[in-house]
Amino acid sequence: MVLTLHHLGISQSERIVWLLEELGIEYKLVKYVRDPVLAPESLKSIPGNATGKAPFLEDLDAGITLSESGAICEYIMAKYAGKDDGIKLNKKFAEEGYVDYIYWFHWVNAGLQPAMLGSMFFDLSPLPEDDQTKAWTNGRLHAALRHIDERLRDSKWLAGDDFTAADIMVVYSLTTQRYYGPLVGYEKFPNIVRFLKDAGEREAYRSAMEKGDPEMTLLIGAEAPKQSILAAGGVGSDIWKK
Ligand SMILES: N[C@@H](CCC(=O)N[C@@H](CS)C(=O)NCC(=O)O)C(=O)O
Repeated sequence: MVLTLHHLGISQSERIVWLLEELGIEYKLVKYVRDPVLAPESLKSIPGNATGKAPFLEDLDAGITLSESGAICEYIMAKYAGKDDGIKLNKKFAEEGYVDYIYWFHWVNAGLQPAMLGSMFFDLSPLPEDDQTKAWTNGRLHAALRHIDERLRDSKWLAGDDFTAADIMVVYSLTTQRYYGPLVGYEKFPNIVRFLKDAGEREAYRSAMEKGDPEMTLLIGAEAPKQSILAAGGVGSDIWKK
């Protein structure tokens, strides 16, 4: 039996659809629509989905279910990637780019994504623009964006010349995440813009987005969205649609 990926529209689970498309692995995609922001009951109630969130993976032959996009990437790559000299999207210990690979792969959900979420929540709060905690939070976001922009000034992909799962992990946080906030543009970050263009031109990215979120306008450019899905009341609004 093939892997089953439970994918919530306009969410971090796009990372796993993309990974599977890059690796050319056969899989079953089960899609869910937000209700109207959080996960619907049908996703939360799948046996084994303790967090109720997406992505959620089932490898029924192996008796395994798994949450967390980073862990799911690692699992799929450990099981399938690079077998018989096939496509490999990670770096092994002592291989060139290994340290950069593990650093950026983990930094995404430990550094960038929390910084994006912090600013997302502050943008929704009624605090005045000159509030000190808001300024700290936005400072943290801009420091994170500067950090990745500087890395991408010197390197085509995050781990070096080779495209890896670290790039897949980062792209959601820089693109689709902005539909919820922060409404940040990348005009001051030319290397992020170049990176997103390169990522967005990958065939597997295009087919993943077409399969997972065919109605969504991709936020792969520098421009910030005008309004957040949260401010618009959820996915029933059409601000994210093509
Ligand atoms: N750290 C987790 C985050 C998972 C997560 O927050 N998923 C969101 C979609 S982006 C979700 O399922 N939200 C629905 C909800 O919270 O009810 C990962 O990387 O997979």
